Amino acid sequence: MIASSLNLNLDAPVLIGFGITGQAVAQALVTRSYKPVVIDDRPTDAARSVADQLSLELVEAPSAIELAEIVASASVLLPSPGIPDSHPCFKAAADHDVPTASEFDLAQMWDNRPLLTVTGTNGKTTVTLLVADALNKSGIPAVAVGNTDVPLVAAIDDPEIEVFVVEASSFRLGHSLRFAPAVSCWLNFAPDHLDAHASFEDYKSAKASIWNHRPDGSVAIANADDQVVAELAPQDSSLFSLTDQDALWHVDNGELVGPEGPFVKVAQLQRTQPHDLANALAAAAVAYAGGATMESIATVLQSFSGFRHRVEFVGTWNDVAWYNDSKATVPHATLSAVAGFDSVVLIAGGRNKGLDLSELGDAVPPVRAVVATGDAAEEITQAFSGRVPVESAETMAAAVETAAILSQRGDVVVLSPGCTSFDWYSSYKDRGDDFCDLVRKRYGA
Ligand code: UMA
Repeated sequence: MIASSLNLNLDAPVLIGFGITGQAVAQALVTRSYKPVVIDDRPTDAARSVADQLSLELVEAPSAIELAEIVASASVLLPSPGIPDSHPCFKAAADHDVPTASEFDLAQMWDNRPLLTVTGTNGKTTVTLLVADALNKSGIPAVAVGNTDVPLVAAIDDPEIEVFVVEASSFRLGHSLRFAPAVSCWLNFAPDHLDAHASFEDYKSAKASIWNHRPDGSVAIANADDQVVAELAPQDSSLFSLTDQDALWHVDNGELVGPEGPFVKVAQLQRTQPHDLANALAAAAVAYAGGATMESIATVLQSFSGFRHRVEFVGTWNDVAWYNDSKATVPHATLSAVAGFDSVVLIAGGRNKGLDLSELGDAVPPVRAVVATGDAAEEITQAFSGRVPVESAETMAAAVETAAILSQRGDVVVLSPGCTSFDWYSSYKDRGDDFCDLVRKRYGA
């Protein structure tokens, strides 16, 4: 067991953001007899009533002066993951030497059960859930937490759990003071979240901090095929690779291979795009380091047919297969999604997170026609202009119709936006659901 040596002063905690994480942190503090001040710039009615129930003061949209005063008298600042680096609370904390910490830090102060942690620009949720499944199948009670629906600080209330599998976003890592997981895996790196992080370098160092405080006996797992990850990986990392057969976890002769030899044939997997195989190797490596058996790992990987909104198969009509990849909110995810297909009509666009969308042009081939949507339609059009035909669509219904007209027998149509959904929807899930409904409706399914 690994206990954190971090000893935060929780006499006067200040929470910024009162969404899922903020409320879980507040509940955890109140349960332990601490009384935080809670700040939210745009609280919902639900948030107000949770503050009421916990008898906490909720300061709504404070002015810069009020905010600075509150933060100046805090013993620790606990920001929600989505608070951008530019939020004035961080400067106020720095000006008054108030430490900033995350829900991960709190959980590690209060609980010493092992944490297996997964970060990366893409694939985090998939790998986290596969690892939790493999551990449970091996008889080790485990739960997927962190950037999933359940914050770690809430999950530790369950005494039955032996291992927490933590999905760690750059936000949560970046706000952590001393996060020290027993197993830490970094899947891949590409530009993302430049609307929230101050710079590309800040985003990179937030991710890399997964390895900053490794406790003795911990295991680091790294993707040898990703240049950034490989460069920053600790010397003693267990590597996984699709191309390097010297990596501890690799693919050889159509089989996934680990330290105990081959454990599953690629042909036995239901998802075999390059990123699916990389995720499978990573999940196997993390689960194995957490004590799962190779047999359980193989069973879980073989039965995995994918998650909703991640290259999700919708159906085939007129010899054209349709896929919903609404979760792809950065170009890197879109490039990975189309890489496994031969001939693609791509529906892309939405709201750009401050990223360079021109790299989407690298998706040609296999992309052979594009439907550009949403706020970023013009940038998407520019990325593909002169390379393949591009049509614009003003609604998702129009995008589906245009893609159907552009498609030919043998094509796949993929909604893989490379952008967030917030121009037209409240989440990538709503966007994906709407897309699936419209496609099925068009074909009377
Ligand atoms: N707020 C402010 N000021 C600001 C910004 C936000 O007061 O400048 C307030 C909002 O009014 C709101 C609260 O902060 O009340 C929202 O906090 P949050 O954005 O941190 O969201 P949570 O509800 O705590 O949800 C977070 C994760 N959100 C982010 O990382 C941005 C959820 O991941 C996660 O499911 C949840 O914790 C539970 O663990 C969402 C996500 O999109 C799904 N994550 C990104 C991703 O997966 O790529 C990182």
